[in-house]
Amino acid sequence: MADQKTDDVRIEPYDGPAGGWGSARSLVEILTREGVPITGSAMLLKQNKPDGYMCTSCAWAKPAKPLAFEYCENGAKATAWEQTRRRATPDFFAEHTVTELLGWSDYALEEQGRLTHPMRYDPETDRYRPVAWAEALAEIGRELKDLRAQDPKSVVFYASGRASLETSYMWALLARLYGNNNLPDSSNMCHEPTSVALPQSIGAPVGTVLLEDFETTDLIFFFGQNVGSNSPRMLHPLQEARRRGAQIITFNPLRERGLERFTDPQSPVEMLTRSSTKISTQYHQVKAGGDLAALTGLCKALLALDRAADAAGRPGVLDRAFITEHTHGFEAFVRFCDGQDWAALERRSGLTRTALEAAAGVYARAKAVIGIYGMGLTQHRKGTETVRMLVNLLLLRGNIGKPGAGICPVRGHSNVQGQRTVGITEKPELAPLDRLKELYDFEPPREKGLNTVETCEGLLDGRVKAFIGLGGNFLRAIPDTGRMEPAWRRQRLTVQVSTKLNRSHLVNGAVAYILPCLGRIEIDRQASGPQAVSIESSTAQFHGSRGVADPVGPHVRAEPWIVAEIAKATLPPNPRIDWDAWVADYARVRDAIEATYPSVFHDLNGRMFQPGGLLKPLGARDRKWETETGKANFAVPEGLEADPDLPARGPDVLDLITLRSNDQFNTTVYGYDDRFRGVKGTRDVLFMNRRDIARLGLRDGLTVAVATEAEDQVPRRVGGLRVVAYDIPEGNCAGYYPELNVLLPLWHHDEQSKTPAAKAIAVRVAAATQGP
Ligand SMILES: Nc1nc2c(c(=O)[nH]1)N[C@H]1C(S)=C(S)[C@@H](COP(=O)(O)OP(=O)(O)OC[C@H]3O[C@@H](n4cnc5c(=O)[nH]c(N)nc54)[C@H](O)[C@@H]3O)O[C@H]1N2
Ligand SMILES: Nc1nc2c(c(=O)[nH]1)N[C@H]1C(S)=C(S)[C@@H](COP(=O)(O)OP(=O)(O)OC[C@H]3O[C@@H](n4cnc5c(=O)[nH]c(N)nc54)[C@H](O)[C@@H]3O)O[C@H]1N2
Ligand SMILES: [Mo]
Repeated sequence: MADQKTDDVRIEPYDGPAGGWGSARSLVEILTREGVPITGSAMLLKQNKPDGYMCTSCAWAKPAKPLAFEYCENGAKATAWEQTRRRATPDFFAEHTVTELLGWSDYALEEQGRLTHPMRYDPETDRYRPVAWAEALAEIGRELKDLRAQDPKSVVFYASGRASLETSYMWALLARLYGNNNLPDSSNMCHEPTSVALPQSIGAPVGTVLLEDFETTDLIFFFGQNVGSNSPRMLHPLQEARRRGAQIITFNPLRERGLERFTDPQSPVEMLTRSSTKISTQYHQVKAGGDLAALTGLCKALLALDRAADAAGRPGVLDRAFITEHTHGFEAFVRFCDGQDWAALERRSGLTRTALEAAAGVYARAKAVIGIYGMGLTQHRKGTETVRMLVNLLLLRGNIGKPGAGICPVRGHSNVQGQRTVGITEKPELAPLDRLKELYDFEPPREKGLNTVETCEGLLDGRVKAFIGLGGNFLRAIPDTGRMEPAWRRQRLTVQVSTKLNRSHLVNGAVAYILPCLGRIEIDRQASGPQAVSIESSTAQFHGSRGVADPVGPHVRAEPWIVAEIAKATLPPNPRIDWDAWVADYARVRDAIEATYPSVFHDLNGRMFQPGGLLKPLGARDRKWETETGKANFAVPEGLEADPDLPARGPDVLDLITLRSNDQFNTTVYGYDDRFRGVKGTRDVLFMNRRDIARLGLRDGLTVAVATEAEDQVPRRVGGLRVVAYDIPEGNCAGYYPELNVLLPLWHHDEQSKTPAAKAIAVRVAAATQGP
């Protein structure tokens, strides 16, 4: 098996900055391995440019005036990974049974390269065999029609967050015409707490911050987002803000290098002088799940400063005018904060009152403040409440809806936010069903569909009989992978529209297909000529994107074509929908998008290529609150317990954080090095605090097994992990997703949004020989 995994495992602290020479070296390595020419690589020059393609890695904002190289180490890796010269051809599939491939690592599977032919699983030989498109689509259509006749709710249409606005719009329409709202997407495992919390708090489902706000902000809070690995292009505006004297206060259990120091790899001076910018001015190593308490402490300290100022006859630190005019629920929130005692806040957050007061002191003096957050806030049992608490903190000083300030969720997949905007949602109230009815003359399903966790429940209880995946690696990304794999096999039909081979293809239903598609970087030629597509960034700007590379091969098809063909093979003809005309010219799909959402997509065709993109209108940016109260709402959490699943726990139970290395994109493993955390040659590690290591009778370098602590009787265990002594709070440990997803119980999810609580899993650790 082709695997880069070696016995040459090295664990040693990394003292370089984020970016810098380490970044340049890592990039050259992957470009060489994937056979992408480095010199004269015209491709990378087109990344995130108004006339080029939008990066397939993260969703971070694309500036109107891009840098000469508007890409980062990991964005370039994503490009190399997609544009690899390697191919997973029918010959490859002929050589290996599916049972054999099930023993391969995530890395080895994707490293076979791009999928080149539609493939059908053949149970007799236990192999995937090539099949003609027409034959594949005819069978998929027949199967879907049968299932629809029995129960249209038994089929799930998953989307992973990368497909364009055009494809996504067609995908959501396909599901609704089919007869359900079963449109789970990766967002259900990711920023769903954002999609629930922000509408409640400020009446907008997305962040309010624009790139230009970084030019005038004087304080940035960073909660649970690893900028150096997961959105490195953001390091440039952060570096500039720091140079202007803006402060950055970080809350993160791990000391993440990108949040500490950055050397701009595009600056010859910084590279040659090996100089770097200090990113965080305060770094608070909050305990996993302790943010609710930490944020409450910040608010409590701010209220105390305000009262002290008042008593001394100085101007207060709260923005009273804003609170009175624009907010609701302030008094109840103050009562909540007053009711919390510092000892409990310190215990739950793992931070001292002094530290929280120091952060509140800086906040009290800052004029314009941005609150940035990622998975460290959302992937918790109280994820939604925690996001709302961060908004509370911003509201106290009027930091929403003014220049240099706002809330900034850092989205994951490059178009995950856009997929929601064009209708990929299981919540019928978020889709313009009446408008769809009017436009396409059908009765859209009104019943709530399945989100990711509910899809898993449906797989376990047999309600879900078919899974059609538009990208992604669902079976690897979800919780409880050990329980889900056997359930997944009981399906009648599994269809995966994909660029590369992954484990979700190998655990298949009775009838199983892999349909190979073009990536965004490739030239997509249709009847009217080469096509452009559009995407939405984290800052709610729509951008056009044009492929620049030759397609992978003659049998690979564009996503819109595949969606249209599945629709045509499955659904009765609808005189109002000409799928072929849409595929012939994607501008017609954009017309349909505009007709469906006229106020959001005004002149999308005309404006998607303008520098900086087309800005989505957002009331909260202008202090127009589209909430039930008509105001921005303070939220009072139910309590501060981060994990109501396990209120009483022994001292030997640790909270496990599952996270990404610097060498992966979600379930796509680029390699076995996590440079910033000093790990080389392996992903089988468990980062632990030295005191926990000693207390549990373990030692650095020892091989251990981890088992989930839960009241259900399900065994969840991962062995073969090497203990790495690390700077992480006592009581916490950390390791890599997706390998550790076996440990995450399906029911351990955010209460309100059902996002799996992947950042605090109660576990026990024991030396491997003893077994936990
Ligand atoms: N190169 C690369 N880029 C990516 C991705 C990738 O895998 N690779 N994935 C994309 C996707 S889909 C997403 S959603 C984003 C994910 O990007 P992030 O949101 O950065 O996700 P994670 O790497 O899971 O880690 C989150 C951070 O939260 C911290 N953390 C963990 N628990 C807590 C906690 O309880 N409190 C606080 N305050 N912090 C905590 C961790 O130490 C870590 O630094 O990145 C996107 N971009
Ligand atoms: N324990 C734990 N679990 C997690 C997380 C965590 O932090 N911890 N994070 C969660 C998060 S934030 C997310 S977003 C999910 C991610 O879940 P997914 O989005 O389902 O997973 P990915 O790994 O991004 O999917 C990778 C696959 O997508 C396919 N692909 C790539 N590009 C394209 C394309 O252009 N078109 C098509 N059709 N296919 C393509 C390739 O075949 C590749 O194998 O995982 C979640 N799971
Ligand atoms: Mo994500």
